[in-house]
Order: sequence, then C-alpha cells, then structure tokens
Amino acid sequence: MAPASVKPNSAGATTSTATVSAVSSSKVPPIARPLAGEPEEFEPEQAYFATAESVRDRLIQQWNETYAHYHKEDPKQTYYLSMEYLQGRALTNAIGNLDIQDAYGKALNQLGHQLEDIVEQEKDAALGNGGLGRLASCFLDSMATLNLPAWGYGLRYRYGLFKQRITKEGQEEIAEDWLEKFSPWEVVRHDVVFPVRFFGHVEVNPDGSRKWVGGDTVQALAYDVPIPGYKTKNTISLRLWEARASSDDFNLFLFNDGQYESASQLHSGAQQICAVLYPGDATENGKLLRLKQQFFLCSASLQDIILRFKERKNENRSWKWSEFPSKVAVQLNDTHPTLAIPELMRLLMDNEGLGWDEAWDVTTRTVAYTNHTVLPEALEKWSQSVMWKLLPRHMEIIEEIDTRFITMIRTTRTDLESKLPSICILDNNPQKPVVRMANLCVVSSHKVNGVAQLHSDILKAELFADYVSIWPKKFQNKTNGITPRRWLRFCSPELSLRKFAENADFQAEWSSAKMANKQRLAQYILRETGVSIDPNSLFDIQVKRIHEYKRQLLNILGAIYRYKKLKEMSAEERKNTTPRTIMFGGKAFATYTNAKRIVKLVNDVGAVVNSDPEVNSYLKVVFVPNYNVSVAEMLIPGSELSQHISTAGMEASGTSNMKFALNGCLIIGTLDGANVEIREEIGEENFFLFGATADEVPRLRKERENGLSSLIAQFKPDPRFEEAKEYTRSGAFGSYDYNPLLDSLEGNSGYGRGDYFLVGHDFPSYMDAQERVDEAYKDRKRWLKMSILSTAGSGKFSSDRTISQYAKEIWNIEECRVP
Ligand code: B1N
Repeated sequence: MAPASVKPNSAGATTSTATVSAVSSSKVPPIARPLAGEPEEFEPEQAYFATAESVRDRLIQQWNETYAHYHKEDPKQTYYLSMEYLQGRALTNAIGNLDIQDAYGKALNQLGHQLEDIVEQEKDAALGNGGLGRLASCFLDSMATLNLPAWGYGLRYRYGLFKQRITKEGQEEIAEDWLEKFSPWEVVRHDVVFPVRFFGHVEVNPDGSRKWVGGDTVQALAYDVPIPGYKTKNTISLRLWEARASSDDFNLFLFNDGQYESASQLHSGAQQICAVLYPGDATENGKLLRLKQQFFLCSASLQDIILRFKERKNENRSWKWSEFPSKVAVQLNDTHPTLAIPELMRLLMDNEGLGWDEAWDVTTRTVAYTNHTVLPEALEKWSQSVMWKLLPRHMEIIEEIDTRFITMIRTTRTDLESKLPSICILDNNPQKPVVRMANLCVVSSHKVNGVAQLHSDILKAELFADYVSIWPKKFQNKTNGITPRRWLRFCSPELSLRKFAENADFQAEWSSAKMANKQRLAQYILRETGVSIDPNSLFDIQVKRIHEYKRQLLNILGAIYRYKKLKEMSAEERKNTTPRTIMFGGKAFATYTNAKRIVKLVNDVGAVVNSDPEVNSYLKVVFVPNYNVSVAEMLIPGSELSQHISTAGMEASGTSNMKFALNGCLIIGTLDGANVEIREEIGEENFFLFGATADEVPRLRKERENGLSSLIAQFKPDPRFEEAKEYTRSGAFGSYDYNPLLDSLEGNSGYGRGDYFLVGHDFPSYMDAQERVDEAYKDRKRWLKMSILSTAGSGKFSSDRTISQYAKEIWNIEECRVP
C-alpha cells in the first residue's frame, strides 16, 4: 500500500489541547496542554497524555519517513503474525529509543512534574498472556533497531489480560479496560479496511475454479502503533486489527421495525471478535470465537500484505507471483495464526487465479513457523466439523494439502507409511475428528524453529522426528532473546564487565546500584501489599504465569521448610542464617484450579510468616499482585536471586531468566529451556543448578508410577519434603484444605500420574542448591563477582542477536536504513 502519510493527531478522540512550547529547544516538539489551565494545574494524568502525544507526533514523522523509504527501496519485508503482544508501557521506551530523556525531563520539570512519575500514569497494553506475547514485543523492538523492513500484525483486543486482585479467597480476576481513556500510541487508519468472511459455502464456477460465498462478512479496520528503533530513524508498525460490522449489514428496516436485537446482532457479533484476549475455550461457543479471532487476524493481514505487494509491483513493471516469496516473509508465532496457510492458498487460487502447484510453491516459500511448546495440552487441535462450518473453503484446501502429503509419503517414503496416522494433518478419529495445526504448519512451512537449543533438540528428536527424516534442512533453532533497551536498568551494556568482576571499586558501585533498586522495590512492595521488607535481606524472586510445570509449588514448599527450621532454631542459631525475602508473582488461568490453590498457599504462608515476630527478620514471603510488564520492570532490577525451576524438558525457553541474568541476578534453576545456554555463557560456577535432566525425566516418571504399586523401583521420599507437606497439611497456614494440592505430589491423584512434575524427586537437590545460595551470599565479594559475571555473560540473549539470525537464516531480509 502506498504509504498514505499519517497526520499527527489523527488518533482517536482526545482532550481539547492547545500546543504550548514548553521548552525553547527546537529539538523537542512542544508538549501540549489543556486550553484552560496554567502549567501548575496540569494534573499528572494530563501531563502524561500531553507528553505522550508530543512524543507520538515525533514518532509519526519518523514513521512516515520509514515507510516512504521502504516504498522507494522495495526490499523484501517480514510480517510477524501473532495473536499476542505484551507491549507494556510505551512512553519510557519511546523517549529512551529517541534518546530525548533529558529534554523531556526538563520540559516536564518546568511544568512541575518528574518524568519518572508521569510515565507511571500509563496503563500497560497487555494484549498477551506471558512469554510468547512479550517475545513478540521484544522482537518488534529489535526489528526496528536493526532497521529491518518488518511489520507486526495482531488484534486490538478491547480487554487484554485480566487484572489480578488477591483476596482472602485467593486470586480474583478483574476485566481491564486499557482503552478506557484512549491510547495515544495508536493511529486509526480509516483508509485501511478489509472484509473478512465467516461461514457461507463454496461455489464451483463453470471453469472448475472455486469461490467462497455467502455467510457473514465483517470489516477489519487497522490501528497502527509506532515502534521506534533505538538510535535510528527507522520506526516500524504494529498493525492491530479491529472488527467492525459492514455498514450495509446493519439492517435499518429491521431496526425501524423495532427488532433491535436481530438488527444489531451482526454489530455486536463483529464487536465480539476483538472483545477479549483468549476467551475461555472450554465451551463450544468459546472455541468458535477463538477460531474466528485467529482467522480474522490471518485474513486481514494477508489481504493487506498482498495488496502492498501488488501495488509496488504495478508501479514498476510486469511481475510474476513466483516473485512473492522474494518480497514477503510471513512468520507464524506458534500455531495460533496457522490459518494464514490455507488463507494464502485461497487468495492466490480463488482471487488471483493461480493453479494449485504455483500457489503451493509461493505459500511454502513464504511461510515459516515457530514452535513454543511441547506440552500436549497446548498443541492446538480444531474440531473438523467446526472448521467446515466456519471456513468451508479452507477445509477443502487443508484436506487437499493432507491428501497430497499422504500421497507423497506413500510413493516416496514407504518406510514412513506406518507413521502416517500421527504425522498427517487430519486426525479422523471418529470420536473426535480434528485438524492438527502443528502438523499443518510443519508440512506447509519452509522453516520450523524451536526457541532454545534444548527445546529445538527435543522437537527434532521427539515431536517432529518423523518430519526431520523427510525434510532434514527444514528444522532450526533460534534461541529467544530480550530487548536490552527495556530490560537493562542500571548499568551500561557497552561495559566490558568481565575485567571488572573482582575490582573492589567497581564492586562497590555495582553493589550500591543494586541496593538502590532494592530500596525502590521495597517501597513498591510496602505500597502494594503493606508488607515491609528488609533491603539487606537476599531478594529472591519467582515471577511467571502460575503453572504446575513451572513448579512454584517447589519454591513455596522450600520456603515452608525454611520457616519450620527457623522456628526450631535458637535465637543464636538464627543469627547465622542468611535473611531472605522470597517474592512470588504471576497470574493463574481463571479455571486452572491447582494454579489458583498455589496462589492461595503462597499468600497464606506469607500471612503467617510475615507476622511471626520470632523469625520475620530472617524470612518474608510476599506475593506481588498483578504481575505484568511494568511490575517486572520494578522487580527484576531489584532482584538478587531468581528461580527458573521448571521440570526439565517442559519450559521451551523462558525469557525472564535472561532479564534477571542481564540485571546481575543469580539464577537457581534446572537444566531446562534457555537456562542451559545461560549457564554456558555465564559459567557453571555462577549458576545454582539442581534437579533431574530432560533425558532422565521419562524414566523417573515411570519409576515413580511403578514404585507406587510394585517393589521394582523403591522411591524413597526425602524426609525434608515429607516434613514440609506434613506441616502444611497440619494447618500451620490456616484452615484452607490444601490436601488436594499436596495429593498431586503423591499417589495417583492430580494429573493421575503421581507427581508428574517430579517436585518430590527434585526437592532434595533443590534444598541443597538453596544451601549453596545461602553460603555464597555470606561471601559478599564472591556474590558480587558472580553478579557482575551474570550481566557480563548475558550478551547472547539480546533479541537483536535472535532477530539477526531470523533475518539471515529464515527470512532472507536485509537492513533498509532510513538515511
Ligand atoms: O513461549 C515463550 C517461552 O519462553 C516459554 O518457555 C513458553 O512457555 C512460551 C498457547 C502459549 N509456549 N506456548 C505458549 C501461549 C498461549 C497459548 O494459547 C501456548 N507460550 C509459550 C517464548 O518463546
């Protein structure tokens, strides 16, 4: 699409503002302020909106230049399709990337405000659940910074991730309307609208070609969010689609006739599509809506991509569709946008008139797929009957892809024929016929990647092993990364730190920077939870979504054991221990019972421990409510130890581990996900390792299962583990019934497999590692050295490295810097 210039202030409704030059520097666009009102009356919220609009206008200028430049150069472009983006706040990031903090800080001072306070006014854009969404946002930052011609595509959910409140009952979910006031960071593009169809049927034309007709059509309307690069003019777009009813669908006749409900049905139906991030998918209705969201994203994005390709081509010369993959790379962020595959096939065949072979060649050379999990419950499978109803033409295409794949195996790889039931796309099990989205992605993509070395190895050895034997060169690893712009707060990444690790002056500076961050965090905790914590204690943090495989239960049982031992000690003995503050944060999926029980347990333990005068100067347990990107930005710089303790083989990568290490925080962890590579980079002597390895896990699970019923493998539970559980069952932390939760760690309860996550198995080595932590912390110099080496060894985990590798090894795109 020709880069129709975006005009500043074309965003949605805002307060009536007049532009007043707050500073005379010509480098800084004026900060607008309300028409009536002196600077002194500028409330923090108004100051935020005024600042944001001023920064936004500056971004828009760079943005226009960027897309004009891309239009002129016509490079190959990458389109990142993701159902989730966890952007967090934009203001600090924009000001930092534009390198204008000083000027804006001064301008705000003149209006009587501090930049640090003003940025807190912004609501987080939480259009994602966790690591996968945050990764997408870090990737956008790196793509802009590396001057890559790239776009992000997503959905403009009205309600992002819920807000978490902690009550006596445990977690409570509250809808969060992040657009309540309006977002200054988006620009609505009334000129960018595409129709998206649902339901209907397939018609066969006289020439045999096929056409999807009928059903309902909704409009996809674009909202663009500018993504500035760091120290570059390049500013790219996150294009978020919103669903609107087509105006001709609003039946005025029915409306006049008083049948308001049926007339507005389509309107509310369209609005539903982008209403919430991941509506619960336990019911058939919920499932249909989620599938609609996925298709809505894919269809709108591909129509936009194809239109841009055609416009640029038409301006130049005659062109062929076979050139499409040399101009377009589409990256699927997990299987959620899989429908991009049949939708691209459909658009090419039914709209553009390509034959199957040509369309297939174009599609497979365009699309690549990233896998983010091996957990069976997270591998998407859609009911075939639901798909036939909602997307009849796409199901025809998926069937044809499957048929051709099966034929290929039967003719060229007879050795794999017996594997067909698991590697083909359609699972025709009569009980529940489904489409296996991961299989569709692997068959149709030119590259498939995992997100950490261990994860990619597991994909190749297990989940996708048969495909590897068909297409050995299709599979890659791209270890995740994080953007150092957002995630490094207190020291310069340019410093070559290793040299200074043992330098006394440097250590002192390092230590006081950390102390300042700990104090800031302590104030935040006091404000948010009422718990006072001691900045001289070891700050130990585990923050991530609550899930049994992430084993917050291992952490809290360790804390319970520590508490019990402290209680049993004499006052003298306690003085020899390392005082700790153990912090937890994270949201539990609303219907995930055991995850919610864990949240409740952590809070109950905190209530008892923190008010126990005998020990509470040696141990505090805090649950930090509503963990999100902004809370992470407060917690991570103030941490000294962080826990990444998933059952080996289950966490694909993890990315907060990288953020903590970068901030000089030591890790206690298992050999899982990116922990493996982090440990390699920072040195094994600087990492507190424990637990079973991924290749031991299947055997251990079996042994435990057998051990329960036979004498072959006698599993001896660790007495410390038994003690911690028993203490909890005894009611030491209140009257809530924790038996069902604790039962999941034994016998054939919970997952029905008896401590499936091996908490009991890993407990002793975990406690031993914790003792090593306590010892190391007592040796101040050694700890500081380890801390410095953690930061020093984190360079690999910049998302700039990750994105350079995607650009080179998957997308085949090059930088296109705005002069
Ligand atoms: O993706 C992150 C990884 O660092 C984490 O290890 C991984 O757990 C996370 C279904 C997911 N994998 N799968 C999801 C999200 C939403 C959903 O509906 C699955 N998230 C991850 C980044 O690679």
